[in-house]
Amino acid sequence: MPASVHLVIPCFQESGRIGPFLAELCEVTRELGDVTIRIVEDGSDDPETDRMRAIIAPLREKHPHLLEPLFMPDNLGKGGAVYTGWNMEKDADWLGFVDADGSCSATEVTHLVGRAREQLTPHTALFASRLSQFGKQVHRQWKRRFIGHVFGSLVSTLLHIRIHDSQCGLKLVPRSAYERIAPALRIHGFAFDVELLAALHDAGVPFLEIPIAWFETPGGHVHLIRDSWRMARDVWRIKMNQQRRHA
Ligand SMILES: Nc1nc2c(ncn2[C@@H]2O[C@H](COP(=O)(O)OP(=O)(O)OP(=O)(O)O)[C@@H](O)[C@H]2O)c(=O)[nH]1
Ligand SMILES: [Mg+2]
Repeated sequence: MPASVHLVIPCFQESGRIGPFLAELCEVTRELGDVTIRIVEDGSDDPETDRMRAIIAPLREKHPHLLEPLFMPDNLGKGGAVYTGWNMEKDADWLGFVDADGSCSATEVTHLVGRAREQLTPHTALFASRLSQFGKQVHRQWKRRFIGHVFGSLVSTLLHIRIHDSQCGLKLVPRSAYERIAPALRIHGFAFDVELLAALHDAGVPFLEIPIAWFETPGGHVHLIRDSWRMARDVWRIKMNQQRRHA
């Protein structure tokens, strides 16, 4: 039996972008088997919720592994949505998330699931990375690429964890490792994956950065100045929490 994988797709106002990606993801993961997917919609308004239901319902008829979506009453942030989805899943060997906009293709998701299944028992977290290595093409706006480099350096310098791209929208974590660190996780915004990384690192869980192809889909929600500032502040909070734990 292959290891089972549960993927959360965190969504906020994504009905305009998710359709083709979700359809393809359902197809390719059905062929893989033992993958479940849950959309966690993070407090969008009623018309948006209706549009998402209209996209998801026909796909669920064909693909039972696309689970009942979760519509949250309030906006918790990307991390809050991912963790809410993960906490609902009690069985899967692997917990993961993938961005809704299709910047990372369904094929890349299947490759990462394949890499996870090479592990006899899940022990190493897999962080997809926009590294432009091994022939993987990465198309991003230069501004986002630049801020990403600065942010990666900040994470490496402050937290002493060498990582190139902590923010890529595709990650898989062994469920047993997540359950150990979950009580310490506090950050629910866009920097949640930095805290996840730091907590895994502190718990002695290894991680690997896996280069993937990335074709940025226009219409992103991350506001370069406002959100970069919030994320930098969150990295500082993560460092302070880490120091408190080690004191
Ligand atoms: N749950 C939740 N998810 C969000 C929120 N904002 C964005 N997301 C999701 O986070 C993922 C990434 O957001 P994007 O809007 O694609 O971010 P971006 O500006 O394109 O940035 P990159 O994709 O990293 O280049 C998508 O799946 C979004 O739906 C939010 O407030 N709550
Ligand atoms: Mg995006």
